[in-house]
Amino acid sequence: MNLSILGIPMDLGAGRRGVDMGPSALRNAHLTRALRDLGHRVTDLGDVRVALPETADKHSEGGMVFLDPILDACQGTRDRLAALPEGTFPLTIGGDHSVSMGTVTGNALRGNPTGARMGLIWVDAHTDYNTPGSSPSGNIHGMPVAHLTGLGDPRLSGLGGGWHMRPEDIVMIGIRSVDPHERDLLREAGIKAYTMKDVDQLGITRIHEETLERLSGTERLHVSFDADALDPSVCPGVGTPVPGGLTYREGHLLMELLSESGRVTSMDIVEVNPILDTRNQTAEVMVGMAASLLGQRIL
Ligand code: 4U7
Ligand code: MN
Ligand code: MN
Ligand code: MN
Repeated sequence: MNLSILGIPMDLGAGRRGVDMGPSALRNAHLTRALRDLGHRVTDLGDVRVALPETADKHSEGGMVFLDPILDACQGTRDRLAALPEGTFPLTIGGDHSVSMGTVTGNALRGNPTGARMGLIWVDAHTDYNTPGSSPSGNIHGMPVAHLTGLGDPRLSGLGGGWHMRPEDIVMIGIRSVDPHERDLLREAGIKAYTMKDVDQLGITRIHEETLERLSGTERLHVSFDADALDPSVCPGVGTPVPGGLTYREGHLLMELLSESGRVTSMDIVEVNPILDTRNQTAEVMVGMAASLLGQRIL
């Protein structure tokens, strides 16, 4: 496969500094080499331009911190991805999770000005379904999915140029932290979310089957993998750790099954925070997750 790596070194959407160094940490963990070893043609497109928090306009407007520079970075990401050749598989590396407003729209708009029907698998401890009105923090990394479905601030929800995610085409896996008002919004939207209780009870195999069945009508499939979905013992380098996460094997199994399905067309790796990490362990684990999604097998 032709793989294109694109970095978005942004931490403006997160409450703590450091995930802007995620792309460096992932490259240092030999991301390109791991994917070339699987037989892929890999092109690293470098990084999208992102403003520094020191020089950017922080002023919190309508319940959103750093709105303008985040919007700029998401537009840059979207335009870069939308312009890629249609056969390529984009692997986008963040960056805080607000980058996914740019990655999902860019991947939906590639070769299709009105936007393809996209399935979205959101692997995360959090549902990231806050709006500026419901968010307890004002941090935009807690709001990307709500904006992708058309809720929230029109500048962010307008990134698709009229295209939006259909809530029924979204499946979340690994969930264990949801804010009170966010829960109501998720229910209203009818988004399917597998909590950690569901992972314990049903197992990844069943969840994978149900997920692909649910998303069978979609033309493209994007996996957005927040490192905090995995247990903090596996991925300590994350800004918002929540105990009781996916094990190392549950993460790999999900990626292996999705790989075998042959349906995934793009992926994000986000929220890797090298400042909080131990010897780049989190980046190394996440490179392994990408490799499993892109064809690595044990035998
Ligand atoms: B991440 C939070 F309040 N819900 O909105 C918020 F708990 O991309 C956390 O999943 C969001 O890491 C976490 O600020 C965003 C909080
Ligand atoms: Mn997230
Ligand atoms: Mn998260
Ligand atoms: Mn986080």
